[in-house]
Amino acid sequence: MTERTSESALSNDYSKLSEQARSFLQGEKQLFINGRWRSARRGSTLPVVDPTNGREVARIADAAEEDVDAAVEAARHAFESGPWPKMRPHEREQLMLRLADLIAAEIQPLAEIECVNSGKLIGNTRLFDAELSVHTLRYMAGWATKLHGQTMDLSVPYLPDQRFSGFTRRTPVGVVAGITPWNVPLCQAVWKLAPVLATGCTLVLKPAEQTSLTAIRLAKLCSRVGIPEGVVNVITGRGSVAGVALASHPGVDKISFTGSTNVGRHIAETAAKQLKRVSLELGGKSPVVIAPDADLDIAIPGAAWAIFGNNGQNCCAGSRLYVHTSIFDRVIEGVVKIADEMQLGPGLDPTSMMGPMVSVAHRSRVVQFVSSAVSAGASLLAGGDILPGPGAYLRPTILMGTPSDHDSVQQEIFGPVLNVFRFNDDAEAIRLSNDTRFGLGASIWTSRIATATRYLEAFRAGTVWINTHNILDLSLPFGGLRDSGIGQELGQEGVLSYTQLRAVVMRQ
Ligand code: TAP
Repeated sequence: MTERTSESALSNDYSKLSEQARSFLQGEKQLFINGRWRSARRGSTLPVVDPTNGREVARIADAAEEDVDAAVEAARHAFESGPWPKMRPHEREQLMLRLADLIAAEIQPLAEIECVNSGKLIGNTRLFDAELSVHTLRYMAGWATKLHGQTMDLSVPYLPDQRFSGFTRRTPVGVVAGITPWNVPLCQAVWKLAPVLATGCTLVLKPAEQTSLTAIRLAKLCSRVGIPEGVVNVITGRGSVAGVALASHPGVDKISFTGSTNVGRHIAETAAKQLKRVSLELGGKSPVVIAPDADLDIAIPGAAWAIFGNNGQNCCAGSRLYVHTSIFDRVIEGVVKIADEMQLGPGLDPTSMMGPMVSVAHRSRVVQFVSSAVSAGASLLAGGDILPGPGAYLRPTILMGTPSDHDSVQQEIFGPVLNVFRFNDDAEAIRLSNDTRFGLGASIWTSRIATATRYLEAFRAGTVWINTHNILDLSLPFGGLRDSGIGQELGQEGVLSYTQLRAVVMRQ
């Protein structure tokens, strides 16, 4: 492999952009409130940077408290009056399907915008941002007509002369604050939007400051399909200002947050004070365990992509690899080879295998974990070095011999950094896997059902994978335990979490 080092080879080539993506990037980006576009009241804006070259590619509005007030007021009004609460479930379903069709018609420009904004590979933004958003909307559209309660014969033993029947109803929780991170920007926004529309709630969405562009584009598409004004509002800006104002706003009924554990904790405190509903999809430190009987032809690339997929910026990345001592050398040699051969480059170039981190600031944080691990006695089996130039590139990195209590083993790094360890028996692998405050995902690679069963029962994780890692599906609820969060997204549980169960008693 010839490593690319020149600034131009590592930078996105904008001549490859479609006309739609280019004109969107050049156009003005405003807040979307009550079906209308407007600048932040104070007029301030923030830069949007391409992480392959550090260049400003757009500016977004920097919302403050008064903008958040206006957005929440619009969402509250749309929830309580106007056409939205009167719409029948199948009408909401039709709107969602139309929105899915509009996104499907814009897969390429959306994937390109996301690629330039986030540094991710174009194949990745096409599949996991644009196309998965279409699938999410179509899946959730089906739920709009399938939300129902139950009926029951009531006993009421203290009134023996009277008969009662009862039933439950599922009603929308109300105004939802959706706050999303930068690693899968469009898809995370749609994971908030789709259950909101299916259940009849309204939304104020606050995307991550670094990657707000596709959420703005999404708002444009919502207005084109005829979703009533105020149902979807998009506020861009800083988490410390707009995010705080939104989460603490008394007009918000539920906060649906995806992001880091630290911010999640603040949000949980805010929600607790106001007794708001909250769901928290937070960070992870997911273990990958390779048993001695695993099929190494799938386990070796599986372990490599568990950590290096999405540039390592993945909440359920397999960042701790535990390999049985009898196969340790072979597995590690294979994973190191994959890391060494990975071609770094800009996302718009289809030959790139890994792009830059989302920003130089984030890369500095990741590099700090690596140098601290090396100071604590770890050896670098691969990577550890950054590429020269203004891009936020870091070579895929593998550490061995890091003490188990070191920050790089215990904290979420959110970058392409893998710690590897050997184990002697299942009890030791299970103990090491569960030695974490997180509990998002865990995988076991084995050809024995008994081994798989033992681990799936023992892992403390919201999702367990057997002979695979990082696989999510719309029908499967996704969420974490402990520091990885509260509640689930997707599946039946995900959509029901946007509803309020109410009871009715009827005297016969
Ligand atoms: P955070 O720094 O936590 O930011 C997430 C969102 O919260 C951003 O929109 C951010 O705005 C906003 N925010 C920041 N401080 C806030 C506050 N005090 N009050 C309200 N909102 C605030 O996370 P990130 O760095 O963007 O994303 C990476 C994290 O997301 C990782 O921990 C990753 O594991 C997690 N993640 C989890 C999942 C699931 S499903 N479990 C999926 C993807 C990512 P600004 O961008 O403007 O700061």
